[in-house]
Amino acid sequence: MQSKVDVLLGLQWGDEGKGKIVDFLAPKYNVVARFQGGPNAGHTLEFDGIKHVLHQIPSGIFRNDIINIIGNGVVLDPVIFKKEVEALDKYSIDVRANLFVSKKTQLILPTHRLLDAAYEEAKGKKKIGSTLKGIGPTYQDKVARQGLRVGDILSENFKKKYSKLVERHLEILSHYDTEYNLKAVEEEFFGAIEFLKTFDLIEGEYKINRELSSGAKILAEGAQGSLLDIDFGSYPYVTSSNTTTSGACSGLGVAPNNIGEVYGIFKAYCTRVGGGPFPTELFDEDGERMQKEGNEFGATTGRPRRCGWVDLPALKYTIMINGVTQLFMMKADVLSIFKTIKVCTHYKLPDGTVSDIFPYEIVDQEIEPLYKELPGWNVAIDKIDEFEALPDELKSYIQYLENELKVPINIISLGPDRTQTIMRN
Ligand code: 2SA
Ligand code: MG
Repeated sequence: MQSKVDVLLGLQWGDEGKGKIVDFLAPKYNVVARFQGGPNAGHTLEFDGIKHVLHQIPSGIFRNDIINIIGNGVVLDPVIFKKEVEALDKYSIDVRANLFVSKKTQLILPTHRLLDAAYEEAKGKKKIGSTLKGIGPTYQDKVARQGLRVGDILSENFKKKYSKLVERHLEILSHYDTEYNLKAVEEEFFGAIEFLKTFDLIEGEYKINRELSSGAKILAEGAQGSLLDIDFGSYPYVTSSNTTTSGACSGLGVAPNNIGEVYGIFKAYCTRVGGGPFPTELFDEDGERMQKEGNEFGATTGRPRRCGWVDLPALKYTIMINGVTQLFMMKADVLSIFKTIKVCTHYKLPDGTVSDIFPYEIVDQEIEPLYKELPGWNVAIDKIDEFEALPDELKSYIQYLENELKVPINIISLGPDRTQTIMRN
């Protein structure tokens, strides 16, 4: 019986709470697969009073009966990978038995990180706000058809291939004012390569399609958010991969007609970390309160996240691009501190045009968000465990969003723990 791949992804600028939801939904799935991004991601899971942050390993790893796959669309840093696996060794998880890495996954080299830093530095005031994990330069080499892939580490020629690419990188770096000591990091890198060799390195696309044919339920776990998509995000303030549904097809080897549900995750408000446009960003006390209440700091870099109200034109856009079939609303509890909730319904452009289209010139022009105000609930909701018991104002907020977005909101999250999750059907 042929099964489908369900896709779970963020509809904003990342940090929507994807890690928590993958972990929550995982018992329904046999396989969890990452299809893009790399150690720039920080997927936070909390259960039994412990907080875990995963960067490259899929969030199904905490369940012993789930197969986890790192797909070809990912860029993998072997050094960070080794540290992640070692951190998991504390818990009785058989990581090696449950984790597979596609041989077509691209490798992040130490020099990719150096290039990332050099390029960012050279941007002056126009910094992307990269996580400096080497993501952009690694995807650049992939597209330039000169990248190293995980499968290459099994070849006798690996060191030769490595040196050839590093030589090119050093040539580029010589044009920048960069200081580095490659020797020390290279030793660590090659140690991590040996470690990676002890894992099952596979033909990921065959594995996924075989699992599909045998009826396995597969969840594709997105990283970052749709507004950071290389094609559809707020370019050039984006990451270097397709974070949207099509990325799950190319990043795993899944045909489009084998995609099933598309779960779109969004925060009941909105955040962004790094540079770039953010029309509903708050610069006032409300923004500060949101940041504090929502503990909005980067899970990978610790950077404070910019905060603002929910943005309907942006959500309508990413729902369209992704073909979202179900919405999950996160961190509704954070909005409990407000007496009034605002929702951006339209943008006003400098020429006076009012529209709910996400504009091409999002980077180059001042966009004024137009808001609708809704009454807040202003009471604690983090211990509520059924939809009916939610305050009426929150139910109205949900209904309003559903009417506007035309997709049902099926999960409402009221806190970081697995248990603080309300399913509507
Ligand atoms: P990069 O490193 O080249 O992918 O950066 C390019 C832009 O993409 C943004 N980006 C992210 N935004 C939100 N969350 C991300 N993951 C971490 C987290 C980030 C952190 O979960 O908190 O810890 O700071 C993530 N990864 C990349 C980035 O800010 C740039 O704007
Ligand atoms: Mg995150």
